[in-house]
Amino acid sequence: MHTPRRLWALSGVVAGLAGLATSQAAASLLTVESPLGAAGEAFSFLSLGELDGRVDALVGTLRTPVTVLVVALVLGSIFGYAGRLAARHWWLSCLVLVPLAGLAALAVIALPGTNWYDQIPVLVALLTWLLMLLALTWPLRRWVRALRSAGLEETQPAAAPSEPGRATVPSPQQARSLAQAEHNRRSFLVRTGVVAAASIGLSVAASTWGKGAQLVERKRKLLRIAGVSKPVAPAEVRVGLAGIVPWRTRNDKFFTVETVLVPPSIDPDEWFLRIHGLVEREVVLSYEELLARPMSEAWVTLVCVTTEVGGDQVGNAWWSGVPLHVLLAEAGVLPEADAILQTSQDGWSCGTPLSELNGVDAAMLAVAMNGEPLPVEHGSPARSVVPGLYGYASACKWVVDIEVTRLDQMDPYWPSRGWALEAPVKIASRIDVPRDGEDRPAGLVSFGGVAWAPRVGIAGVEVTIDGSEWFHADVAPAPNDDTWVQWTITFDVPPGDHLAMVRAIDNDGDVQTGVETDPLPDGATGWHSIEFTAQEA
Ligand SMILES: Nc1nc2c(c(=O)[nH]1)N[C@H]1C(S)=C(S)[C@@H](COP(=O)(O)O)O[C@H]1N2
Ligand SMILES: [Mo]
Repeated sequence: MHTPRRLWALSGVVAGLAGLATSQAAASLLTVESPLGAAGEAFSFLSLGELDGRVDALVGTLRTPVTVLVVALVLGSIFGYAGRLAARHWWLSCLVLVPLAGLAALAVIALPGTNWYDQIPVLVALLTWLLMLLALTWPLRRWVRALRSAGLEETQPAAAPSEPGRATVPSPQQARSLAQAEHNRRSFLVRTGVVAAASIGLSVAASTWGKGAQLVERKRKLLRIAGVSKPVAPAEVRVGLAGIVPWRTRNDKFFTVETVLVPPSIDPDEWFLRIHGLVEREVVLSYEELLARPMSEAWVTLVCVTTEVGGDQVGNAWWSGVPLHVLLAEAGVLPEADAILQTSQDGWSCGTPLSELNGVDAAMLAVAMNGEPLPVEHGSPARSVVPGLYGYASACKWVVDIEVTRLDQMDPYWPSRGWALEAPVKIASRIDVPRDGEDRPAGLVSFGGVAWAPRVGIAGVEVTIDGSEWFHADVAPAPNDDTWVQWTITFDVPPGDHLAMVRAIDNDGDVQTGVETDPLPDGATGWHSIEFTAQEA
């Protein structure tokens, strides 16, 4: 029998490895700061006092074999010590591991632009350390106990039954303990091996997926774009009824649609936009060159063509960017052109008529959304936004190529799969309050929701209840015709089941049609209705 004493240290080290691996994986998956990377940066900052090129410093620092060795030795002894402490009580290891996690958290905070969610990998590391330490020291503890009850102190050299002149016939009780010890010894070794191998595998995988995306995300957060202002929605856009979707959609609440599983992470320093085709001169723009152009800003409601009647693939944001017509004028559009074919880094494409861009400053190559550098999932570093057209026909994310061409000569991604080539957003309205199927006390019930008719604007919203005539709702003013509006109306409702329906009227006087059609091929039509029950008071 081996003496397991230094195996406590081993279990500490292996649990430590596991925590580093899961935290790296969490950081990669969430594209947030990795605690180890942050610690490396804090270390290089403290030791070198280096402020410039800090992003590169991190990678450089970790790459040198000496640093790797030093970090491995320091962390290894800390984890080993935690394992030794766990020999007495597993929770004693917290005395080492919790402060270690605290230091990592501080290193993450010290990085510019970090948020609370950048601490998730730190928490993941701490939890993994404690759980793995528990899982590994469990069989170890039982092994030691079994050896003790067999009368073999773990400090003694292994008993040697074959030693001459020493008859060691174990008692049945001792034999049972020895068998138990053997069982736990194996289970400890197996667990340790599995955890160590899995940790190494996981951290190798995590570092390959994550590194590029993490650096891009860090750069993105550090971007300060001149001419981008914070979104300040006019107070009067809200009707003040709880339950209606917020007038401004926060970036993290904004719907996303893309054909790729993982959005491309594009380093702004490596992004270029090429404008070519039916132009007088080809233009290639870097991100920096794009930002040197005068910035335009606008509220624009973005709608996905797949939105069903009453659906929620709609969002309203404050966009900042360079008008597409400005960029196209630099290239000099030839008279025979009538459209652009936009292509993204990931190979997706959409076709947009020039008539929707000419003279429209809100039809832009956006670099910021709600005052923040464009989030990766919304097209960082640049995406187009065109008021009045469904996203699939205009709102190219991660756009890298604009070909000036003709509608009859293009075959963009969704139109080649059955969707219409030209796709103006259809007028639509939605009831957010009450929810479909909700119970309300009978009496005064306030209804509310949103309506949109980008480019034209909403003139009015009407509601009918249980087949009544159409009543005018109060419509809150919008800052322009390209955004949705909120509306509200109150009815005195008797007890029982009810059906309410909404329709909108645009500034051209056109009334939203009640004819129901599917989203395919160019957007759904029909009136949104909800059923609710008014309860006897
Ligand atoms: N590169 C790329 N851009 C794209 C798409 C896509 O699949 N790939 N989807 C489009 C569609 S269908 C819509 S509705 C909008 C959605 O933009 P959002 O994800 O920022 O809300 O992006 C458009 N731009
Ligand atoms: Mo869409």
